[in-house]
Amino acid sequence: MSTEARGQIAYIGLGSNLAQPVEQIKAARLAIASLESVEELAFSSLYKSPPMGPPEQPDYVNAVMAIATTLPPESLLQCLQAIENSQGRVRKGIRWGARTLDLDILLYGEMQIQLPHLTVPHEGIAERAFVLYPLFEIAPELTVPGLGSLAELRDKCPRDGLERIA
Ligand code: ROI
Repeated sequence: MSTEARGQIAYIGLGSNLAQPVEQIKAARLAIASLESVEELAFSSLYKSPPMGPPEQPDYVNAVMAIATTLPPESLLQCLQAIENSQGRVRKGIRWGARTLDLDILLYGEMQIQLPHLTVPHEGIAERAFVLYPLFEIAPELTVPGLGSLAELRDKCPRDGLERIA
């Protein structure tokens, strides 16, 4: 992408707990960075965490990516869903069940968005250690629109078994 038109900074949450999660996350990172109109700015460490939701599923691997993009939020969401689908995501089964790949728009510039299929900042961000800790690693000065300082949100959120992996 050209440097004249870098657009907005957005943060994407990546998660997987099926079919070699580390490989899923790495492949998704490449696919996102290869999107036209997207430039990777930063990528957190990988983290392992026990499932939030039904406990009878494997641990998750999570990470957060910062991008600059000229894609509007809904177009970005469509691109992310296409990547989820191309990596074998199946959209059925139980709520909060295991998944090969989950890509969430956590933040999009300073925007607050409430649409039936898209809420930004991502709903539940303040309760999710597997989002707050990797996000803090790459953007410690961030303010989350409507919720305040990321550092404070992270300090108030227990790690819930979250571990950084090599
Ligand atoms: N739990 C963890 N630890 N990590 C996730 O990425 C994750 N994603 C989800 C649900 C099912 C809510 N639980 C998760 O969508």
